[in-house]
Amino acid sequence: ELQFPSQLNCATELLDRHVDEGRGDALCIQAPGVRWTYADLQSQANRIANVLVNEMGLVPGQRVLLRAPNSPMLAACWFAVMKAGGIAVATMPLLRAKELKPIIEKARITHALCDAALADELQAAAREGTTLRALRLFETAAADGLEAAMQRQPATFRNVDTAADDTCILAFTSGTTGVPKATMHFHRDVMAICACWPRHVLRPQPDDVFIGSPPMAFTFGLGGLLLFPLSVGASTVLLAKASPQQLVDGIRAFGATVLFTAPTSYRSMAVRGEELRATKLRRCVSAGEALPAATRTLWREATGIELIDGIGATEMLHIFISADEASARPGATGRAVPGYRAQVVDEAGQPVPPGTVGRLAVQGPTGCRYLDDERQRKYVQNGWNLTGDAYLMDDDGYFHYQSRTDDMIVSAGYNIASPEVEDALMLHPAVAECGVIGVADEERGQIVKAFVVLRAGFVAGPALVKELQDFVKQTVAPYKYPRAVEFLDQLPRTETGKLQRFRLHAPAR
Ligand code: 3SK
Repeated sequence: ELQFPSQLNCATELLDRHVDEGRGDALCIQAPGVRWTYADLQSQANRIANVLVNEMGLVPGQRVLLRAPNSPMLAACWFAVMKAGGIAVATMPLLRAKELKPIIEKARITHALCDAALADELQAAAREGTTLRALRLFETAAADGLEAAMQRQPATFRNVDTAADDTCILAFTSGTTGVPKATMHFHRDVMAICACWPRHVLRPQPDDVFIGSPPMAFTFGLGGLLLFPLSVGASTVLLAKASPQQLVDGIRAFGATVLFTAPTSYRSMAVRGEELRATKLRRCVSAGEALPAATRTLWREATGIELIDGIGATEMLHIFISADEASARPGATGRAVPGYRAQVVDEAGQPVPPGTVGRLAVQGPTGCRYLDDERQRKYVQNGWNLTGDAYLMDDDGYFHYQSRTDDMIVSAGYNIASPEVEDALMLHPAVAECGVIGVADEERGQIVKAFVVLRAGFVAGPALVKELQDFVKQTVAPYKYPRAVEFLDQLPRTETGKLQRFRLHAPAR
């Protein structure tokens, strides 16, 4: 079992320790035009921590919203919040004001650090009257920007002496109803995930160079692209834009050795397999959505590299079932990561025999703590975390993914709640009612499909489909738009009028 001291600050362990132990000159973070050592990241984070405390009035325990694409500055801001004893609330860069406002309210955000290019939607959310009191923009030369403030502050900072059990992250997950849930994670949770999956499955070395696509606002990205490389003194490449093409270019340009992305991206990158064979890439991690066996084979044949598959959850902070290259079994996600226990249970929470499909239940050093949310009782039962995935376990303890057990759509690694897309569509004047589901898709795992009943006077057709798609893109984060739209005369409903989404899946309605 993992043991941590009662006082623990993860920034001291993951960042300052390297400088204190003489590794300050080691390469830490790269991005186009940026090359920071551990000492550079430490001084940037220290200056930002000083700005937060001395100029923005942050006190330990307050929540700081972070809004930016992956970048060295975002990493420095994240560590600054840890150092100052704050709670980092990293948000998806594509979120709009409509989605940011409930996050600000739920997390009772008081402070925000935001990339200047993404300021509009945050300022629009803040204008509606929220708890947000202090906002600084970065990636700007403005006199009132963060960079100017950093120049006024010292490059040293005494980290707040946080308790191991102090919350340091509030990670948001949309939840199946579209009402966002905040999961609380402690400083010791951050250290626990570094001590489990990377140590036992990935086993990175200090000369590894990490690269990948998941945003740091998704804990898959936070762990894979920041915490895990730093935990072993390796370096990371933080790309603001990480399309499959940009990833291949980045792997070549930065000499990346470890890649984190989703199956959708591996499928697109495979066409450049020959080129990738000539790079230093040697470890490839797939998570965020189920990995089809065909994608594993495609990638192996294209690049000669066996994928490392894994499943995690925002509620658990990171990966808890996985298999390394040598122990991978086609069609299986893997076995419980050392430190975690996993089992398949029935509706009553009782373990089912191997080979039987049921609900995945997980226990370990991290676990779900929703902030002020009734859904806690559903997620954690009898000490087990019920992740919302249906799995079967084989005789050898390998877990085979079957489906989600809720209305969550997982498309190209993005979690999308059906009701959120339905709410956005309902704002369009043509839509009388609608139902949204995920349908299987070779490319993206699942895509969002909307069934729409039109108001009188509107004509179904490709022009209206496009209009509805654009409308959703402008209303909520663009990745949530329905890639398929079907018009119906009516939706399947229960006698009490409740939408029966499961009937939208059936071919004969
Ligand atoms: O598998 C996932 O979706 C996941 C979620 C959060 C953190 C890490 C992972 C892999």
